[in-house]
Amino acid sequence: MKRIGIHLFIIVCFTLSNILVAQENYIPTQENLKNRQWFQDAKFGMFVHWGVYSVLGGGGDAGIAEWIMQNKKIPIKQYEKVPSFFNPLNFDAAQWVSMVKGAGMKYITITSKHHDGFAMYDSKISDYNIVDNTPYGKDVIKMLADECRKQDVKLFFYYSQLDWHHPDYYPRGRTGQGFTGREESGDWNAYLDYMNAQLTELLTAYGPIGGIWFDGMWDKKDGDWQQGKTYQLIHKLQPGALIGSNHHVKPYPGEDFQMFEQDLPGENTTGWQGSHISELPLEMCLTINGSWGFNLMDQNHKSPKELVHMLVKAAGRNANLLLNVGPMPNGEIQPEHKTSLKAMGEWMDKNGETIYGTRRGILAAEDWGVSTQKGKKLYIHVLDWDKEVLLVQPFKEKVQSVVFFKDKSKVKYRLDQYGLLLEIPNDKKNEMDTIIEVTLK
Ligand code: H79
Repeated sequence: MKRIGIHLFIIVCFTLSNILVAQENYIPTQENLKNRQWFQDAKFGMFVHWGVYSVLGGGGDAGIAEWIMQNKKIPIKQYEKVPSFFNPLNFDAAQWVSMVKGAGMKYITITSKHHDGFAMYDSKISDYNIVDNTPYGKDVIKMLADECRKQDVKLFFYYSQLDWHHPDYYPRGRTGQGFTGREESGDWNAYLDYMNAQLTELLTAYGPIGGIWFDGMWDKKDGDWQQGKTYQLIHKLQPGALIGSNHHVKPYPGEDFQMFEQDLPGENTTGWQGSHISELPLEMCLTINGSWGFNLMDQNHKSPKELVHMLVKAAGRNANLLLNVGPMPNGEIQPEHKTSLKAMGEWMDKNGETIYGTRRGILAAEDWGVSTQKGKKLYIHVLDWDKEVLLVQPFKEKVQSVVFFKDKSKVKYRLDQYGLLLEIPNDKKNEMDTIIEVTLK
């Protein structure tokens, strides 16, 4: 028993030392810290899930379309035919970036490689990529990077550490098992070298980038990822680039932001991500319908009102919203999603002052809404409240003035030991968000 204990202890220490290696004493550079501020000020970005899977459009199911290889158990040999159908002739980077700006978004995070292992950029160390393996033959990431620079939008790269295609992704994790047809052998360290080489390509060939958005570590929770080494490499190549990883546990040393998938920070309604909220900048990512990759059959789109509410609720919890689109195989964004983004842009045009550059306000998030704040300006976002009087409590600060943000007309209020009592007549209510601007003393 004792011996087992010692063995366990050694294994745990060994695993821990690997996890911590290289970045445990990470001190972010000034540039990195500045970029974290920028990130928190930016508040709103666009997630793009684009890969050869878009051609299959979800395969007639409403599930997450970028997982079709796993969900339909498509062997590698068959899946390798899919890139030959990928020819997005209508892809127009300038249009995408203009759409992003029109939506009020400040950055784009795009899949450079998803779990299927297919690189959407001109990877030199593997020809399983868009340039060498599709009739389109062009590096969409390069085109997007150039356009982003032109239009002053930051570009982040999603990179899946999980790989259903690479033979050295072995031992396998929870997904990408036998159906792929891979040999039951492989050299894990060779896989990590491959991944680090691809990351080096992404960090050296596309100019300064916003950061790297990792996903897939959860596939091998106890795997020897040596992520400290990878993070060190990234921070060496681009010290300003922000690193985040969707591994569903507390951030590891070397990470610069923390993300939450389909959930407001800490809510964990998905049941598989932790509820721990770190001190790092936060981001929640969200699909407009139920799928990240383009899904032909999923018509269950969130309304512009629901989307604006998510953006506001995220901001009121100190988190950015990274809202997803799954471009169609022809390179266009589906019309329903374009319409929603336009509506959000119109809302942000008028109300962005209460979102950009703010942080979570002094009031806790409630069922009726949230608060955001910039210095002495406190914005109370009343999202769901059908009565004409709202008691906000606790409220300890002194107040200079209280007005409706929209027309600066005065709000009748009473401030006492019970809190701040606000009168919100029905004709002053806005169906999206009634914003009350409080100037604190
Ligand atoms: O890229 C998008 C998705 O394809 C990817 N992340 C977003 C940003 C994603 N991967 N997995 N999921 C979303 C759902 C997660 C499922 C999990 Fe599990 C539950 C992972 C661990 C527990 C299912 C069960 C998969 C492995 C075991």
